[in-house]
Amino acid sequence: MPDFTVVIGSRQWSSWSMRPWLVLRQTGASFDEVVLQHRTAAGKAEAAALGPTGLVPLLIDRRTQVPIKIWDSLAICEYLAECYPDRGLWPSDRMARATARSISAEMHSGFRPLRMALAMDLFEHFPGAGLDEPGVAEDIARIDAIFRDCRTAFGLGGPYLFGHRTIADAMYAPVVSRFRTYEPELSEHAAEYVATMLADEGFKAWEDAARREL
Ligand SMILES: N[C@@H](CCC(=O)N[C@@H](CS)C(=O)NCC(=O)O)C(=O)O
Repeated sequence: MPDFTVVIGSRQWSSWSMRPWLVLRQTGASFDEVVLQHRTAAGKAEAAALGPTGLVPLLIDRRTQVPIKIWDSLAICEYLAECYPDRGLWPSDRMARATARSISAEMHSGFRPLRMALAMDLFEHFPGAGLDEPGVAEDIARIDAIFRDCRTAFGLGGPYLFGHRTIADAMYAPVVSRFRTYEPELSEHAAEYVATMLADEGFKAWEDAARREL
């Protein structure tokens, strides 16, 4: 039996599922998946039967006698970082790590206008749609600044926000997909980072699996 089970929603739309799935994949741990049609009544009922919130994602750690359930995307990422301290899921430098945690929490709790107006849809292309909704331009400008500032201050050792791939990249991966779909104007630093993430092997693995779900 694999060490973990991850319960996720339809990959095409489930931005919250994408984040911890990328991190789980990065650990190299063995896992299987339960993919729920989380927007249907049946999928919601299945999610409610599996976890306490009725939402996806949910992680089940099966390595213990009594399996441990962890819910909510950022809690799952933190749990995996604790289980796999040698996988570099957070940056090793304290200041970089503090920043990575801050921007990850900022994504988890913020950017509501952007998340509402620019829904993630891996396979759609709607250039310009939703960009003039209230608050969206401000959210995009803030994310652009995050990409630029992290790349400039911490990203010298590689193409990701903190050089190598961390939880922060996973937290922003659905935004990268949204930027491809809605094509806002981005600074050069941000556009380069978006290109890096679109070519990332984990991001592509998620997309390939999403195509198989269609
Ligand atoms: N704060 C939660 C949000 C989870 C969430 O809203 N998941 C959506 C799918 S992306 C869901 O399960 N929706 C089903 C529903 O609302 O019933 C997290 O970070 O995991």
